[in-house]
Amino acid sequence: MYCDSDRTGMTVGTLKRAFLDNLHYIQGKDAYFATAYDYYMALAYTVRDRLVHRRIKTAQAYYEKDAKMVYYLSAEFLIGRLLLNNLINVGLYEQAKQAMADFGLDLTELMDREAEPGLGNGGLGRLAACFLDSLATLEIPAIGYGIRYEFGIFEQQISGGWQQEVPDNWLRFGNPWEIARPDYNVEVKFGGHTEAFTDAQGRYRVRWIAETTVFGTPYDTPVAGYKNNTVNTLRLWSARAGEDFNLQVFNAGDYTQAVANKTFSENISKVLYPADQTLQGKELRLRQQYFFVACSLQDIIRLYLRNHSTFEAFPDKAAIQLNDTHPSIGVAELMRLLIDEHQLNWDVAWDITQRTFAYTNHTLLSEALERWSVDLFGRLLPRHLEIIYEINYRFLNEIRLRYPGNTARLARMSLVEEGNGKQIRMAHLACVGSHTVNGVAELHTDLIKQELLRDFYEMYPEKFQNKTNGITPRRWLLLSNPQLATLITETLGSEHWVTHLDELQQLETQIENPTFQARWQAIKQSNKERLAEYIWRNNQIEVDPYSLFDVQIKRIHEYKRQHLCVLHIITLYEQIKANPAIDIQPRTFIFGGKAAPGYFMAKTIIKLINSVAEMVNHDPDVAGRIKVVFLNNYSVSLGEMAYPAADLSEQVSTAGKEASGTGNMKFALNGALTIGTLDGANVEIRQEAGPENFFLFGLTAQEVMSLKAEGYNPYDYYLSNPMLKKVIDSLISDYFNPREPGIFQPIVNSLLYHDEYMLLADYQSYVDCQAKAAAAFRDKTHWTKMSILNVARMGKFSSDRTIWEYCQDIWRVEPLSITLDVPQAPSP
Ligand code: B1N
Repeated sequence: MYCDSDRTGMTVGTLKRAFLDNLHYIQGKDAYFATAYDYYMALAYTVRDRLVHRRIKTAQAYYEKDAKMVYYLSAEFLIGRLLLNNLINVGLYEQAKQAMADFGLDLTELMDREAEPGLGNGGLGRLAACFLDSLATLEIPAIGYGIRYEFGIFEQQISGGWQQEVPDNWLRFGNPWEIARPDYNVEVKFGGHTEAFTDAQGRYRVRWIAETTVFGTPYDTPVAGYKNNTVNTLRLWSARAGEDFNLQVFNAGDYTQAVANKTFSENISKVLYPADQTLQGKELRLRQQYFFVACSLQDIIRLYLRNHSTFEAFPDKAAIQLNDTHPSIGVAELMRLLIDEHQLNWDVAWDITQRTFAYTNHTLLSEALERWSVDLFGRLLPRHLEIIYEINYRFLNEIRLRYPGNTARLARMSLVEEGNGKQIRMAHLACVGSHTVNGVAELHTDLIKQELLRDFYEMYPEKFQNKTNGITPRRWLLLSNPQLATLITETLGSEHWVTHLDELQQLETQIENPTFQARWQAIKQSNKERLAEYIWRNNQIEVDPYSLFDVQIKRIHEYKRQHLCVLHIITLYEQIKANPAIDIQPRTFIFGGKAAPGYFMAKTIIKLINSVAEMVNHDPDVAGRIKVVFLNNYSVSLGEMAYPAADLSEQVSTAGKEASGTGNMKFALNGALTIGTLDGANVEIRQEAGPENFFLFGLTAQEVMSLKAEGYNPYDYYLSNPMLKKVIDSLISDYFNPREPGIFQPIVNSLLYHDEYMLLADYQSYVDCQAKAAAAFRDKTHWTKMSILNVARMGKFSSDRTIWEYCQDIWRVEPLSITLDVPQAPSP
C-alpha cells in the first residue's frame, strides 16, 4: 500500500500524523500539556515542511536552468499572518480544517495565535508583499530582500483618545515560518577611510579601510504560489556583531565592554522606522539601508557566480528592483563591488549597473524624498561618497553637452544639492543608476514626468513607465472574504478567476438576477455583523449592522484628510442638533490607522476622531443614528475583517498627493463603493467601474495647482459657507473637548490660515457627494447592482497584472514551472 511521507503528504491522515509528530518532537508536548499556541506551532511546522520541500525543488530548477532572477529590494515587507495564506496557496485548507476538527480543535482559533509580522508601515510594504504572492503565483524566479526587524511597526493603544505606542515584540514566542541560514552570513563594513594604491598590473585602485564590520545573517521565509509548485524566498537580514570585533577590547581586558559593544552592531536590525513618508535623516536609518543592500548584493553576486565566471551576463541574469529610494545606495554599492572587489573598469561597471537596476517611485511628497547629508554619508560610507561624486561628475558633463550653458539645469539635476549643508538626492541617484523609472498609477506617473523628475524625463523620456499598483486576490478576496469567493466560484463555475481576475467580468450577467442579488446582500450583511461584533468586543460600542458602514482605514496623514471626514460627521451632527426629527440615513463611521509617533498633527487628528465619537455616540438627540468608531491598532489582519464589511470606501486625499493607494482596490474588490477624489489609482478605479458607480468630488490635481498659484485663501471659504463656519466654530469653542480646551486649535489654525491640503476648498463638494451616497444607499437594489458592477470590473487591479507588466516591460523575465517528483497522493 502507498504511504505518503509525513513531510510531504497532503491527505488528512498524513497531516494528522505529522501534526502529532511535530507537537511531540518540536513543541515537546502531549495532549495533556499542549496549549493553543503549541497546536498552532505544530500545524505551522506541518505546513512549513510541505513548503520547504517545494522550495528546494524551486531553487534547484532556478539553478539548473540558470534562470534570470528578479531581486526585489525593499526596506519593508508587510506580509501579514501566514498560516491561512499558506494553507490556501498550497491547497491544504480543507484537509487541515478536517484534521484539526478530528482532534477537537478549531482551526480559526489556532490561526489567531499567530503574531502578525508588522515589518512595514503601510501601502509600500504591503505592495511588496502582494508582489511576492504574485511573483510566486506567476512562477517567476524571484527573491525578496529586506530587513528582519526585531520590532515591527509599534502596537497602537488608545488612552484618553490619544495614541500610545507600545513596542511590537513579534518574535517573542518564536517564528515557525523562518529558517536561519548562518552559513550564508555576509560581512558589511562601516566608516573608516579610503586609500588609493597601484596594483600589480600598474592600475589605479582604491581600497576602503573600514572602522567596523557587522555580519548579516539571512532568515528565509517561504513564499508559496497559488496552487502551483513554486515556492520562492523572502530573505530578511538580521545584524550580528562580528567575533573579531569583540576581540581587541577583550584582549585589553574589558570583557563586559566588549560584550556590550555587540549590541551596537546588532541594533541595526532592531526596529522599523515608523515615520511613513517623513524623513528623519537619522544615521541608524542610513545604516539599515546600507546594511540590507550590501548583504543582498553580496548574496546576488554569490548566486550569479555559481553559474558564471565573468560579469558580462550579469544584467541578463539579475533584475534588481529598488522599492523607492530606500535601497538606492545599491547603485553605488554595486559599482564599488564591481570596481574595487572584482576589478572591472568604470565604464563596464556602469553599463552593468544601469542595465541591472530599475527604480519605483512611490511618492511626490517633498518631505518624503530622501536626502542624506554629505557629512553623514562621508563618515559612514566614505567610498560610496567618492563613487557618487564620480557618477555625478560624469553625469553633469553629459548634461553640459546636451544643454550647454544651462547652469540652472545643472543645479536642479545634480545628485548633490548645494546650499548650507550639502545633501545627496537619493531619487536622482536611483534615476541615473537605473534603466527604468516607474510610477505606481497613471496620474502619479504623469506627475513624475511633468513635475518631480521633469528634467530627467526631458533628457531620457524612454526611461519612464507607468505600472499601476495591484493587490493579490488570494489574500484580499479568497482569504478575507470566503463567502463572497464561494459565491463567485459557484457563479463562474470554477475558481479560475483566482489567478485570472479579469474573469470577474462574468458577474455582470447576474446583475438583474434577484437570487444572486439577495445572496450578495446577505454576504455583505454577514461580514458587517462580524465587524460589529468585533467593535462591540474591542470598543464597547454598539453599532447597527444595517446602518451604512463608512470606512476609512489607512495611515493617518494630513494629505489623506481623515479630518475632512470628521468635518462631514460634525456637519451631520449639527443638522441633527438643529432638527432632531430630521430624516437621516443611519451611518457607522469607522476609522483605523497609525500616526507616526513624532507627527503631532496626525496624533491630534486621532484625538479629534475620538472626541467627536465620544460626543456623537452618547448624544440622545442622535438616537444611535450616527456612530463613530476608531479601531485601535490597524493591521493587515484587521484590514482582512474591515474591507469585506464596508459599504462605502473613503479615498479622499487631496488630488495629486496619493501616489496610488491600494486600500481603495481592496474595498472595491470586496463590494464597497468609493467616495473619492481624482487622485492616484482612484482615477483608474472610476474608469473601470464606470463613473456612474463611483462617488466623485473635489478639485482635480490641475485645479489644486492653479488654485495654489492664484493664491488660495481658506478663510474666504470659512466666511462664505455658514455650515462650514458652524462646524469650524464648534472646534474653536471646544464643544467636543470641554475638559481639554484648546487641543484642536492647531487643526483649526492650520485649516483657516494655511490649509496646505485644501480641505476647505473641497468641503462643500464632499458634503454634497456624501448626501448623494446616503440617498443611493436607501435604494438597496440599485446599491447592490453598483456593488456587483464594482467587483466585476476590478480585474485590472490584481497584482498578477501589475507583476506581469513588470516582467514584460522592465525585468524581461520568463516564468519557469516547477514539477515535484514526489507522487501527489489522491485527494482525501
Ligand atoms: O506607497 C503605496 C502607494 O499606494 C501609496 O499611495 C503611497 O503613499 C505609499 C517612506 C513611504 N509612498 N511612500 C511611502 C513609506 C515608508 C517610508 O519610510 C515612504 N509609502 C508610499 C504603494 O505604492
